[in-house]
Amino acid sequence: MRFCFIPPLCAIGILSFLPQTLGYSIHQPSRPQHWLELRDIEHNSTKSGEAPPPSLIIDTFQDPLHNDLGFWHGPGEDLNIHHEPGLFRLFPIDPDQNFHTQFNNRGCYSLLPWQNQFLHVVFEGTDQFTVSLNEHNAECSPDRAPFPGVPDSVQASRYVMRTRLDGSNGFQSSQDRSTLASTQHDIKRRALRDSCEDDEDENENENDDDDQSPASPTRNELYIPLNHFKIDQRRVVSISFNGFYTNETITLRRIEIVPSVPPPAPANNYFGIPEKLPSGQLVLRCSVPNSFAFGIDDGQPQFAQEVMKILDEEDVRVTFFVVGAGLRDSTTNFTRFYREMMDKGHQVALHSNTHPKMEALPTMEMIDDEIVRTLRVFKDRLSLTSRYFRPPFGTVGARMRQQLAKHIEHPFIVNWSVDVEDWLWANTSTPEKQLDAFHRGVSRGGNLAVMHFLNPSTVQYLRHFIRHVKSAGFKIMRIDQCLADPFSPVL
Ligand SMILES: *[C@@H]1O[C@H](CO)[C@@H](O)[C@H](O)[C@H]1NC(C)=O
Ligand SMILES: *[C@@H]1O[C@H](CO)[C@@H](O)[C@H](O)[C@H]1NC(C)=O
Ligand SMILES: *[C@@H]1O[C@H](CO)[C@@H](O)[C@H](O)[C@H]1NC(C)=O
Ligand SMILES: *[C@@H]1O[C@H](CO)[C@@H](O)[C@H](O)[C@H]1NC(C)=O
Ligand SMILES: CC(=O)N[C@H]1CO[C@H](CO)[C@@H](O)[C@@H]1O
Ligand SMILES: [Zn+2]
Repeated sequence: MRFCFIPPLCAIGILSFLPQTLGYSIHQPSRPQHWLELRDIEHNSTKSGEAPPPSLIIDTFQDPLHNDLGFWHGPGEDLNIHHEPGLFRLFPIDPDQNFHTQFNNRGCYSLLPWQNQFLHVVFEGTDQFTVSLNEHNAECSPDRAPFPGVPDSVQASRYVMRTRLDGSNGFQSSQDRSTLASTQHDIKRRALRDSCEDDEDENENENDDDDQSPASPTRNELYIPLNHFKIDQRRVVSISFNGFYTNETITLRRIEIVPSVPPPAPANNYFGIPEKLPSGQLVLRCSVPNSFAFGIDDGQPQFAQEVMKILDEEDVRVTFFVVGAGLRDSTTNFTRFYREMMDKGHQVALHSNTHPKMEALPTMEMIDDEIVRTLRVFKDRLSLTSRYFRPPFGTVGARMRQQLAKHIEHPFIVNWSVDVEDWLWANTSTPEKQLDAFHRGVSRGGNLAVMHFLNPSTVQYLRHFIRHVKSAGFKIMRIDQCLADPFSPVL
């Protein structure tokens, strides 16, 4: 199951600011039904000297299991779906849920022939979700970690073109546009749409404006320039929809790449492509050759000194991701502990203020609040500014990435490629499965780990994890060092 709940730890008062840590949810990399191999087609879209086709139809949802390219499409993280020929209806309840449609499952797919074109999605229902273009891993292999690789993501609501279908207005010429586009109404609308601060209320108002007569039928489409996705577009694996922050349904009808966008017109409220907003850089792996890093999150004060002792004895430096509220709570002793860890050369980095799934928060203000408060407590208690952030629960979405980039210059959002799965096994009769999980991640090529010090068994295995990685020839370092950050301490 995706949601593993470990209630007994909740009783420990010291952790009451972190209740959700114990309901840790995670993507298991080996779940086979995500990436069913359905056909053995070798696509080669990079043939030089050939003009790219004017458009690429990716998915019209004719088949429940595969898209128009012949590859798998379907849900992840227990997302409820309903298929009819021509549509997929999604019933999300959590931002970690996702729907993928794949370009390829065995290798990488190049979108370079379409690099100046637009991702076009026809859908119905809420626009409160994230659209991701997912890079494959370096080996283009689903058996290597991480899989999938790094996505870049945009906020769907910024890219929605709503076209009235009541026949009154078709698309109009660009002359019409230039005379009409300067109305106050339009300027206000554009300002709202382009602002990264537009919160739900504003969005709703905007929608209400659009539907002056509620029954007026509209066609909802996304037009997203492919170059708004800052990934290596020579090795794409899938498009996905995730980061749901309402429980409203979404009906997907068509996904394709098209050469142009309809011109602004009254019927589409003068739709124009918004600016690409800066987005935090997502990291799943260390980039320095032969490096390995431990990112250690949260923790129980009672295990802190033991963790310090093991790291001292093994003489390795790690990165701690620390929740702001825990620093503020003097009964945890965390301020003194992390100050000492910083003195010893460890990296201390951000993990939100109160540990929510940030992308699930209904408003931008609430996301900002988590970021601003944790930055403040880091400055007050640790005299520290950090550009490194680990999202609670690994929950990543476009709004969270954008808001981080608003408050922190060039933030790193640090997920992982090795998961100790302490959230799953630490409090079971088979805690040694944490060792299996660690070994599996390392053997698949993962080199950036996630673990916590919430449980005695995990703390007990830490020394083994370190020695395993050392004996495999890796050099253990902080995450900023393993990413060759020029501001990190010299090794
Ligand atoms: C794909 O196209 C490239 C460039 O033309 C070519 O070198 C390569 O052999 C092709 N691969 C396949 C599998 O067709
Ligand atoms: C969505 O549904 C889930 C499960 O029923 C619930 O826990 C969650 O609070 C709901 N979210 C919203 C935004 O309504
Ligand atoms: C608090 O942390 C400091 C720094 O690690 C340590 O020296 C001290 O013993 C700790 N105090 C308690 C009560 O654990
Ligand atoms: C980050 O990690 C979480 C937990 O494993 C996973 O669900 C999520 O897909 C990851 N995000 C990315 C962008 O890799
Ligand atoms: C350390 C810890 O939390 N142990 C708990 C693991 O789960 C069992 C069964 O729920 C509890 O009895 C333990 O206290
Ligand atoms: Zn955490």
